[in-house]
Formats: sequence, C-alpha cells, structure tokens
Amino acid sequence: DRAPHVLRLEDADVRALFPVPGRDDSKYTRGVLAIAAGSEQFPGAAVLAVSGAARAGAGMIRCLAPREVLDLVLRVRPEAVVHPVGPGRSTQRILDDQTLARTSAVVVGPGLPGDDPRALRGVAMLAGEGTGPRRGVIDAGALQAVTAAHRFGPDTVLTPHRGEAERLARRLEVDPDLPGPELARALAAATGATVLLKGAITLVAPGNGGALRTQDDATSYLATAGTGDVLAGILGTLLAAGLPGPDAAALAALLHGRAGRLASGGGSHPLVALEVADRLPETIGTIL
Ligand code: NPW
Ligand code: AMP
Ligand code: MG
Repeated sequence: DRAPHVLRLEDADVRALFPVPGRDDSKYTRGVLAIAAGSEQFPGAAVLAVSGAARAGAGMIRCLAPREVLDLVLRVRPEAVVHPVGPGRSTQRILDDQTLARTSAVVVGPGLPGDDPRALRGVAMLAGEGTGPRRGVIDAGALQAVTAAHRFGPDTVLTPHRGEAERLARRLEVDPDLPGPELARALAAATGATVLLKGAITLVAPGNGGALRTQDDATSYLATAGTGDVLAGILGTLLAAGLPGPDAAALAALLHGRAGRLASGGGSHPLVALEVADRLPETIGTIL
C-alpha cells in the first residue's frame, strides 16, 4: 500500500492547496455549491453533507431537497439556501435555470434512492448533458445512476465505499474482486472520473491517469453512519473553489480523517458524523 507510485499528502501540500479566501473574494467567487441530498428515508444525509461543506468553507450552499428535509437542514445550518424539489416542482428546471449559471460544483447522492430525479439529472449533467458545471461529487444513491454510457472528466469525483464500488464495477464490466488500488484505477479508467475509494485506507485514482493518492491515518471510529455524507460535502466545497478533482479528493480525505481524529480524541473515543464536520475549522486552522 505504500509503493513509491502512491502519494500521501503532507501538511505542506494542504497549505499549498487549501483555498484561502483573498481580499477581493466574495461568496460567489469562493464557490457556490449545489447539494442534491436527503430523502424521506435519509433526511439526515442532507444535514451532514451541507454541514461538511459549510464547515470546509463554501462561499454559498444551495440545497435541493423535499421541503421536510430542508426544514431539518435549516434547523442545523440556516446558512443554506434552499430549493424545494418534489411533486409539482421540476428538478430539471432547478438544475437547468440561471441558478446553475452561478453554481461552480454539485454534490449529488447522499441519502438519495438511485432512481431519484436529482440523481439521474445530476449524473447526466456531470457527464456533459445540457448546461451546468462538469465538476462535482457522485456519492451513495447517485452512484447507482452511473452506467457504462456515461463519460466524466477528472473534476467529477465518484466516492464509493467498497460495497458501492463493487456494484459499480459489475455494471461497468470491471472485475469487482480487484484489490483496492487496482479497483480504484479501473473504475477511473472506465468512467473518466476521479475515484475516491473509501475505507480504513482511502485511495484516490485520478480520472486522468495520474498517480494514486492515499490517506490512512484517520481512526476506525469513522466507521459510523453519516461520515461519508460529511466527506461528500467537504469535497464539494473544494471542487466549488476550483481545485482540480484529484487534488480536491486527496485534500478532502486528509481533512476528513484529521477532523475524525480530533473528534475522537486522537482515536480514543467514539464520534458522531456531525462532530467530524464541526471539527473541520480547528483542523484547518491547525494545519494552515
Ligand atoms: P455486506 O454487509 O458487506 O454484505 P448501501 P449505505 C456493503 C445514506 N445514509 N462500507 C455492505 O454489504 C447514504 O448516503 C444516511 C459500507 C452493505 O450492506 C446512502 O444514501 C444516513 N458498506 C444510504 O444511506 C446515515 C459496505 O454495502 C452495503 C462496505 C445507504 O448507505 C447513513 C451498504 O451499501 C448513510 O450515510 C463498506 N466498506 N463494504 C442518515 N443519517 O441520513 C461492503 N459494503 O446500503 O448501498 O449503502 O452506505 O448503507
Ligand atoms: P460511508 O460508508 O459512505 O458512510 O463512508 C464512511 C467514511 O468513514 C469514509 O470516509 C471512510 O473512509 C471512513 N471509514 C470507514 N471505516 C473506516 C475505518 N475502519 N477506518 C478509518 N476510516 C473509516
Ligand atoms: Mg455513504
């Protein structure tokens, strides 16, 4: 796992990559992120993704979800701008109208069923259909909407855990039993997207064929519901700020792991997912 062709980010890389706002920045220039997440069964996933994105420093977050989900999001993060979707409202319109002209990246999938219109539309958009940014995160339910017909660029990042990666591999006629590094590379080659394969060791395979990056010093207490949704939000913020997909993915994995370590007292006690988001500012401040 520590072969020479595998890169591991250091604090100096974080300092070089992290999007520190400049004097002339506004919320719009820092990056507007649209997050399509949360459903009746998984409303909390939207809260967690929005919180990860907000604590990582998004300029503005637009959350696309059913009204009940948005009410919950607003109770935790009133900073979010909300766009209700559902019966009588067109997801197509929301993802196509002028709001997208001012949206730099999208996160699609946390807490969504695979056939949710937001998942289908978001994946199609990232694959270049219609207008809208071709930079974003495809996570959780939206991974089920990815087919062999889709072709992404390296600024789109797929974020499967091992189970999701195996299911995706079967659909793309990639061998699902490959070891992690080979599986991540094969999925990246098959889709053109950057692939962030989550686990105790997280691997990033760039969609443009660059070197693998790894992150392996987090804490096993991250193995708890909702931490992946927080990661999707962090990564969305870094993409919205304009980082290249492979850099954004490696940096998001590092910050998520470090914040998890902080939230668990250096790996000495349990954490909950929202705490990982809430420890991000301290994590970032310590490294910068
Ligand atoms: P097994 O047990 O190995 O046979 P799912 P999910 C397999 C939302 N959430 N890590 C394993 O199969 C997410 O955003 C909402 C995990 C298992 O049965 C998603 O939209 C929350 N699984 C949705 O829930 C908090 C692994 O894959 C299956 C694995 C479902 O998310 C929780 C799980 O796959 C959650 O984040 C691994 N390393 N390796 C909320 N509070 O709202 C193999 N598997 O059921 O498709 O996905 O992760 O449970
Ligand atoms: P998800 O399965 O989508 O909720 O994502 C889980 C998150 O927790 C990912 O960022 C994983 O890398 C991380 N994680 C899961 N299990 C472990 C573990 N045993 N050690 C460290 N991190 C883990
Ligand atoms: Mg997940």
